[in-house]
Amino acid sequence: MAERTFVMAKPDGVGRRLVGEMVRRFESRGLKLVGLKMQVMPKDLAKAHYAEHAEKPFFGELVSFITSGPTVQMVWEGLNAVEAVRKMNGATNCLKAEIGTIRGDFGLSVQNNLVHASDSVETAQREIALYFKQEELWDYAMPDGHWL
Ligand code: IDP
Ligand code: MG
Repeated sequence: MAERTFVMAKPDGVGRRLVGEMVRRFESRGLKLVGLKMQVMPKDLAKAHYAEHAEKPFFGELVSFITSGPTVQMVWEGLNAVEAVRKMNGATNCLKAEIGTIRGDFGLSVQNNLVHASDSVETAQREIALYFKQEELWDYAMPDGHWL
């Protein structure tokens, strides 16, 4: 099933110059970029994004971290895009993430884990709507689309 998923390079991902590496990996996998923007997240947006963690002890630090510098928002489309990207990002704790994943190859931290991705199709719809207007998402054909 073709799906859309929301992916974000966190402030450490941008600060460590890994945005290109992330984009290269998702493109090479066969996913299609359908939305892209950059911003320092306002606190309210950060709290809405991570609402499910509001009661966790690390919530305050997480909001400070995610608003501490520019982030890059992306929407990627493709077959089973949600699961594909979660696997490519790796486990939340970079130390536990498999080598070959973005977190496993480039991170050491639990909090500063470089990249976010939606954990389900429903979450993806909610997160895409938090960051993108309908007219900021692009519907277009790729010449290699029939191979994927
Ligand atoms: P996910 O990003 O792999 O979906 P979640 O459990 O949804 O992981 O947590 C959201 C984000 O909160 C993580 O990506 C990480 O940045 C941060 N985080 C999760 N657990 C901890 C923790 O125990 N300490 C500090 N930060 C955490
Ligand atoms: Mg999560």
